[in-house]
Amino acid sequence: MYTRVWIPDPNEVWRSAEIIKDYKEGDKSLRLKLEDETVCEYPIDRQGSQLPFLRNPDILVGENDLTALSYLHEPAVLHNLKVRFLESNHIYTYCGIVLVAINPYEQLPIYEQDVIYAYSGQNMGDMDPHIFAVAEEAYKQMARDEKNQSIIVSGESGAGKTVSAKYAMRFFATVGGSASDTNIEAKVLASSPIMEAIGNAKTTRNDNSSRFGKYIQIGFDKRYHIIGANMRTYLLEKSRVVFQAEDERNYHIFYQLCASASLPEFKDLSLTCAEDFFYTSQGGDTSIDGVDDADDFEKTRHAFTLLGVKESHQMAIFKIIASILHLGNLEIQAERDGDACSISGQDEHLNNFCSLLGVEHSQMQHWLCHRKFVTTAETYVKTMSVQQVVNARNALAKHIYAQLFNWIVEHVNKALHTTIKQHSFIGVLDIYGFETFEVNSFEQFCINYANEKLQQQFNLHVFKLEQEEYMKEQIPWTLIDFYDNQPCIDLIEAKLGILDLLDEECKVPKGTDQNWAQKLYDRHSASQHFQKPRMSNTSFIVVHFADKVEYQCEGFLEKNRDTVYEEQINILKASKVKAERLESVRSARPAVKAANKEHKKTVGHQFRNSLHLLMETLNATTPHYVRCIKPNDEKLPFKFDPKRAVQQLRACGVLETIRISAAGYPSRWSYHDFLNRYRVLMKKRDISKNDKKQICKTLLENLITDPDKFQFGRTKIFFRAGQVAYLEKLRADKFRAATIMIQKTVRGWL
Ligand code: AD9
Ligand code: MG
Repeated sequence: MYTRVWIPDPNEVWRSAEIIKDYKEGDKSLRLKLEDETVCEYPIDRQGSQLPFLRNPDILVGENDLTALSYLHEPAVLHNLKVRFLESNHIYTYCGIVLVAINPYEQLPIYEQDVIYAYSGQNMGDMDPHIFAVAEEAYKQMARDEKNQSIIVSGESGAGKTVSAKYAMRFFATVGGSASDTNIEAKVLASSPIMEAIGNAKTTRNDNSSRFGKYIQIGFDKRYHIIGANMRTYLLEKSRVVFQAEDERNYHIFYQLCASASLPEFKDLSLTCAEDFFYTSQGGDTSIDGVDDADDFEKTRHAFTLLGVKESHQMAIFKIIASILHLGNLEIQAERDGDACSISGQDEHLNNFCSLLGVEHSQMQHWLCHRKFVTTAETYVKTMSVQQVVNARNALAKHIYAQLFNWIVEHVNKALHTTIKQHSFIGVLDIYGFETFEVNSFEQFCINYANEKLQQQFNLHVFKLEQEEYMKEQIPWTLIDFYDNQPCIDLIEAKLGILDLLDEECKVPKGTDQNWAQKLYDRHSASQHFQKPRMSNTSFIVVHFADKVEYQCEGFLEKNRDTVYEEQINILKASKVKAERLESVRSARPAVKAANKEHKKTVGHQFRNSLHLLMETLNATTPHYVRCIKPNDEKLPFKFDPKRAVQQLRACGVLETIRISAAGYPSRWSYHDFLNRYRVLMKKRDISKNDKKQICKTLLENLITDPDKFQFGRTKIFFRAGQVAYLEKLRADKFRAATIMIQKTVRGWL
């Protein structure tokens, strides 16, 4: 039998081959036969250090846990996932403690209530990998260890995070259904359509892309019944409110409301179709295939009602949404030489905006086009150019939307709040994965920073678990070197790091993106995680754990400052509608006040604080990880593009987990299972002994000469990478020899 290997391939990433001539020291190449029977010479260096990766024995292919593979490397992981996905339509596979979920882009019959009941109460290892198995594990550990749990879902846009998070929540709502008639689990589930209406949008990658991160804590009582929930959100993409790229849309709620504009109760909103509004039409197509916005609007309203949001409050929300659309349609006319402009007092959209929000018309008309400057000596009012007015108007629209978003989150939280004492919680984190585009800006920087923190949390946890397992099995613990990304995190968040320098530059009166870039080069060029691109003075590169990313500095300062003109805010503060609405939602008030205070801090600063808080929370829970993979960019069912898959496996740390596992003792067999499989390699006199452990020891010491390749634990034998494949080969040889013997004997008889 030839040795089977993996060689790199530009399309398939890895390709299978067989070595048909044994390698001898000093050989410059290997003779390989590919699967299509062609023979080729594969160049290697003299030391043989570039020998190709070895393939796993067939018995291991299709394993539902990748860490059970004997050869643990990228091609093995990729091949195994692909075989499971394409040949058996298995979208879930474990990789140690991580559940890898590949988006099937097809509705599978694996999420019904009876499947939930089938997984409920079972052990993780006894069932096929599934999101329900992870949820059950979290539920079980919450009760067993009396400890709070987290399910951390990550992956790139369109990979299936939100779908996975919803299935996990459905599992908890089903198995933790409360005995009382408060309907709390229905309320918890109702938070999803609301959050999707106001925080999801169509992008080129996903028709229902979440444009914010969220962490939902589901609270349980002593008997592990759901009693309530609480949600925290992260970094809503505000720019979408005023700008959409081609083929993208604004937040669903805008289109839902426009599609329902003809309903009698919405007459006062003065809305027409979404094509008529600048803020909803920039992407071109305002519809989504297979989505009926009017229908979805009914679902959103129903969810609001289920959560106890009164009709009058719902109307207040819709008025604000409509007012934003009118704000975007203001006609701004240039005056004089273009350094001043005006909005007509007759502008119907201005009228609608003011009446919907209950703000003073003439004040608004004036302060949309003027700015107040305060110096130590005097206060004066200046006109603004059309561009300045548009920018200020957009900033105001974003501000109003963000306030509304926060207010709705507060309200949902209030509806899910309970006075019953919470015994424990399970948190579900659905947060944007690592991303890198052609042009990367402040948003990508924050997202990748968040992922850098989550990756560190993950690495430390995996490392700790390995250590605990070794101690439990009482085998000597040799320190595994693992990748700690603290230096990269320091580069971003430590004193005088990237964020600090950005904040400083924002405070300088004449600060610019360009000056900030220069300060970054001066201070960080020596850092191993920072690079200045050779051809640019306006961008910088961060070497993240997943990839190198080049960020364009342009716009960082403005996005970090996120300023809205005070005069405009003051008019809003006097709004009758807003005051009235906030009046009846007392508990929302302090939050709004706090949000205002927070507003003075930069966006980067707020984000850093919220990440710290998130890490504190996660570190106080037992984490469970789900990594979602998007298998192709065309959204086709069961199509697997190996290049895209590998990219994501690298980015989400699955390959890093493999590396940590491979550096230790990745394969583990219980004494019992080991004996059963390799009995054939034993001598008769050894088998007859009683002590299983001793039999295994004798056998292994005979078969594997290097004692570092295995360790005997209390209940298991631990193997270094490749050893199980070696034992498998011995076993196969033995069988082959036996078969030949039998054939010879039979022939002799004949
Ligand atoms: V984003 O970062 O919010 O843009 P997500 O959340 O990772 O993204 P989402 O869960 O919205 O992706 O999934 C995208 C689409 O893939 C869904 O709308 C479904 O059409 C499809 N999908 C995802 N997971 C599954 C699944 N388990 N079964 C069937 C799925 N379809
Ligand atoms: Mg999502």
